[in-house]
Order: sequence, then C-alpha cells, then structure tokens
Amino acid sequence: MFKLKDKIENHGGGNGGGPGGGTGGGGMGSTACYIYPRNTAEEPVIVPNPDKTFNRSIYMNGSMLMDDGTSVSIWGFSGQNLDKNGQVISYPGGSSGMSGMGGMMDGAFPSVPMRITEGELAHTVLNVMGGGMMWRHTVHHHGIEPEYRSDGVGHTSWDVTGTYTYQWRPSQAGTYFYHCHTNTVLHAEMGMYGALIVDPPEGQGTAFAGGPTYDLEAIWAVDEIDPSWHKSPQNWSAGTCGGDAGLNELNPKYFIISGVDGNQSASQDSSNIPVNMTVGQTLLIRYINAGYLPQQLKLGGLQGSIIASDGRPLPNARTITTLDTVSAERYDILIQPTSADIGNHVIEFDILDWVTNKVLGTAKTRIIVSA
Ligand SMILES: [Cu+2]
Repeated sequence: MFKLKDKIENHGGGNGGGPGGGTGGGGMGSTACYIYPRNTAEEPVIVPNPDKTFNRSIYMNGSMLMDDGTSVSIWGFSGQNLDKNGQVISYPGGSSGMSGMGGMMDGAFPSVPMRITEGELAHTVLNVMGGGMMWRHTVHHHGIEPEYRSDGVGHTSWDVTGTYTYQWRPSQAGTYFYHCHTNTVLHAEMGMYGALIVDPPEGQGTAFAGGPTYDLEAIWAVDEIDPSWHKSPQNWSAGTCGGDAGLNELNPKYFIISGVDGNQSASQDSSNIPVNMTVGQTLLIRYINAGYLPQQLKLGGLQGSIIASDGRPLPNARTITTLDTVSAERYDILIQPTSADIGNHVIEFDILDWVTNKVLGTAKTRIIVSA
C-alpha cells in the first residue's frame, strides 16, 4: 500500500486538498488529489536512436459532431510519428476517421495511430504543456507490457508534467491501443486513446509472424459516449478529491466507430469507416472495444475468422458470425467473402448494459462486397 498522504498534491495553493475534504470542482488546473507526482530519480535510461518516435502532445479543446447535430467535447493526443532518421511517417488509410475535430494542432479523434514493427525500439515522447495549466496525463501502451517506468500507469509510476519519454519494444505483432492513464475513468471517456498496431517482420499485410496475409485493413475502435461526462470545460482532475463528479453513472447516448457516429455517419462512404472490397480479397478487421460496456459484433451475414486476440495469435482460428467482447479487448478478424456474399452487409456493434445485457444502442457501418 502506498501512503495516501505522499500522493496528494495541491496545485492551486488554495486548500489542503485532503482525500476527505476536497471537492473535485474548480477550473482546469485547480486542486487535484490522487495524482501521482513524478519521480525523476527513478526515470529510465533512454537509449538513443530509436527505430520509431511517437511525439504526442495533448489537446483538451476538441469536439465531435454527432448525427443529431450535437457537438461533444473531446480530448486526445496529437502529434507525429517519426522513423529512425527523424522523418515523418505518413499514416496510410483513414482508420482514425478524423471527423469534426475542432482541436488545436493536428488533433484527431481517435488520436493519431502508432505503428511499429515487432522487435523495434520505440520512444513515445509525451509533451504535457497545457498552455500554462497544471494538467497531468500519461501514455499507457495497452498490452505492450514495458517495465513500470515506461508503462504510463499513474499509480504504479507517476503522472507526467512537462515532457517525458516512454521507452518500449513490442515483442508480438497484433492490435493494441494506447490511452491516458491519469484520472483514467474520465480521461479515457473524454477520448484520450488511439490505435497501436504492431506489424510482424514481414511488414504490413501480414497479421503476425508466419500468419495469414490481408489486402485491406479496417481499424474499428467502438466506443459509447455519455455527453454529460463531456462538460466543456471539464476539469481534468474531476472526482479525484472525493467530490461527486458524476463518474459513477454512465448513460451513453452516442455509439461511435473510430470517432464517427454509428447512428448514420459511420455507414456513409464519406466517413472512411465502411469497407469496399471484392471477392478474392481478404480484409483484416482490427476491432478494439474502446468503451466501458460489453459489446456484441454482428457481421451482417458475413462469416469472419478470428485469428488473434489482445495481440496474441489463437492456436486455431475460429469462425464467427457474431462476437461478444468486453472493455479494452481487441480481436483480429479476417473476412474472405465469396461470390455468395456479393452485396451490402450492415455491420452492427450492439452496446449492452453491463448488468442487464439490454441493448443501449448500436453503432453501424458496412462492408460492401462486389464481384
Ligand atoms: Cu489524460
């Protein structure tokens, strides 16, 4: 057990911010509790010249336009991916579905994907500069399992101020994601996540070392949004001091796929979410349950083959037409349509109440198969 008192900080200089006495209210940069101070004495030795560098800064003034015309406040990471020579890597494809972003810099929702090859050394350089605000954030590379100082979990290392370099080397190709792990319940809901894809030595187009190949790729991060959590401005430390910030009640109204409203927009070709493919092609769906609630995927009459889960290949692929998932799970699903599948397939993600299994809403997109 850590000593709670050691972990309490008071940025505002106003009150003591004790665990029983704080309010959790106030503007950005005010009193925060349950925030874990950085320990520079423990920071890892950084090996120079990484194979990939992921520069990430923070935006907390983004927005997403829903199909009903409502604009919802979004936070996330922006930045660029660099190769070993420091050259910017442009990310092919529209996997992140960058819709409706009003964020500063190149803020996208979901955040800019990270992509790396198995065995490479990576640096994620997090720059937490909130225009003078005393924000704290981290980057947690979910499923990668680096040592604790690079794991980006606030309560097992620290929350970041200023600039911090996470160092990691993925050992297993597959589908991952990264997210903020400071005041996690709120920050993840606000949108602070993005895809993290690890390719095998064979490169893009092969699922894992010695594994199946694919022609097309869809990265679908499916999430539910309760707009009452997305206050603008929302306090980054809301709820940390014990006040009631409403984070114990999730009543989602919107059901989204990779930052696009799944009510209508995610089914429209303009969104980059639907897939157009031909018989003979192979599609790899990289499906991320990026919400808090259970989800059920329905493949709209297509058959899929699950080849990997949570960044690990399955011993044997499993054929599915539906799939039940829970929070933070990832599944790699191959779709290989035959001539009998020619047509328009509505892909549905039902989002379920975690107690009653009642369907709260459905995010929809399409796979269109032609001859
Ligand atoms: Cu954060």
